[in-house]
Amino acid sequence: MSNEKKRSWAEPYKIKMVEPVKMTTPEERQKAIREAGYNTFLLRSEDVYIDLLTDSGTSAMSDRQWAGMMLGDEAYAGSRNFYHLEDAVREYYGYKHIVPTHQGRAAEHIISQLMIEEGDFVPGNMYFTTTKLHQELAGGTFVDVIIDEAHDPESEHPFKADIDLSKLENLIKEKGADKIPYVSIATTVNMAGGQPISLGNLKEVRKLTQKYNIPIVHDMTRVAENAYFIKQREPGYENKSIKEIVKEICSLTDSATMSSKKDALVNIGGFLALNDDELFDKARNMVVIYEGLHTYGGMAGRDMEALAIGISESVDYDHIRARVGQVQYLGEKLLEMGIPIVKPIGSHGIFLNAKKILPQLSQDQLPAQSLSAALYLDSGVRAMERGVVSAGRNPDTGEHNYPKLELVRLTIPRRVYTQAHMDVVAESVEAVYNNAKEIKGLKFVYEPEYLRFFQSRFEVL
Ligand code: P61
Repeated sequence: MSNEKKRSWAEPYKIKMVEPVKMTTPEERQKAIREAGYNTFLLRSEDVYIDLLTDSGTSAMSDRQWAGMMLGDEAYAGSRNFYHLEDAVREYYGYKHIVPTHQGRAAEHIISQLMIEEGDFVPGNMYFTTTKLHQELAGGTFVDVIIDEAHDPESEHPFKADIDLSKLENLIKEKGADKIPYVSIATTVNMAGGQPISLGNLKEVRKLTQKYNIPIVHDMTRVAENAYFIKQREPGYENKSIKEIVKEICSLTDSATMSSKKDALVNIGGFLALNDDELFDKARNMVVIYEGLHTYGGMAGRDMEALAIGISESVDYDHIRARVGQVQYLGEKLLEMGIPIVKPIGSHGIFLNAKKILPQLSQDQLPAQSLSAALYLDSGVRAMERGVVSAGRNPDTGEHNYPKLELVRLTIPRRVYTQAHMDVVAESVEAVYNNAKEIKGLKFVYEPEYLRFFQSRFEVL
């Protein structure tokens, strides 16, 4: 261990194929961002130099995964790749049944429709955009029961995704256990900055929910990254493997939704995993309406094969150390430069504190949206708004939701960029930070009804 501290280490792979990226001029970027309505989701990727919009579906697959693509069994029913995927889910996650879906939100759709009834409440460790929307569309109301520290970018709490047990129990007592179809637990919590939940807390949540007979639905999109933090930070887990920790997390939950486009190292795919036989029957029946037959659920055979292999690679210690290590590298660089970011540094990206960087803007002037546009203008680095625009409107009052966290996410794809890319990103953030006084706010000029951050357009104030 002491050797590990003193010596440098590098990514556990070498590069076999490259994809050129285009450098742009300030004039080209000015034109591109104006045409995109100052929304980085509306930029063409060809106009982007370093793409940190998301780690979703943007990973580089391994040679083993590409080889797996050639073994695709594209049968409509009973594809061999489905059975490999089912085996992988059972071996690495321990869930009994799997229903493949085209991506994570499709699994959220199915579980929400099956479990939530009009007037129900769904507690969770902070909202996620698609998860919350599907809960609402099914007639439920999301209730945030994460610890307060999660809403404070400065708090160095090691497990900011922990559930506040008294918030949870108070909700159960106030609404009644029969109004709570399940508790929603994400590993890690995206909107809090890629923060982990501890196994100690999850065990307590399990005890409490069992007392009231309430199941736990696990958003396991980044469960291996969560397990890495547990190994590093939670006493008693330092000698456990990532695989063991992942399996222990899953064993404390009843069902899971997965966006395989993150942890599991594929460009498309997802699944719903279930232990309950009856619920599985219902989910298997519903998937044929919206996704496809229950042995492909919207995925090609080749993609299921790449996913089965990706799951095994995702729990490899050297992989996960390098993945999270690269994010830590960028975060530490920004901290050294004095840039306000969410602390502790998370697992999948760096979250800039736009409220602090642009104190001249009120939240109505959309600081995080403005900051992400400014960063693109400086260098062609594409980031994502995670503030008032992402939080949407209250479905009852129509007012903006005003989240405490007003952030810009620099999300690092897995196995894609080098340390030099991280240096370029850090220098660009520093340049924008030094010039922050000049950055103006934005106003909405177009706003769609659902998940508005994807397609809204803005103008400079
Ligand atoms: C992302 F701006 N995440 O982080 P799907 N749960 C969790 C996710 O992170 C997640 C999904 C469920 C994305 C893509 C994305 O507001 C946004 O496979 C913890 O994308 O359907 C996705 O999985 C949904 C970006 C999604 C967004 C929603 O970049």
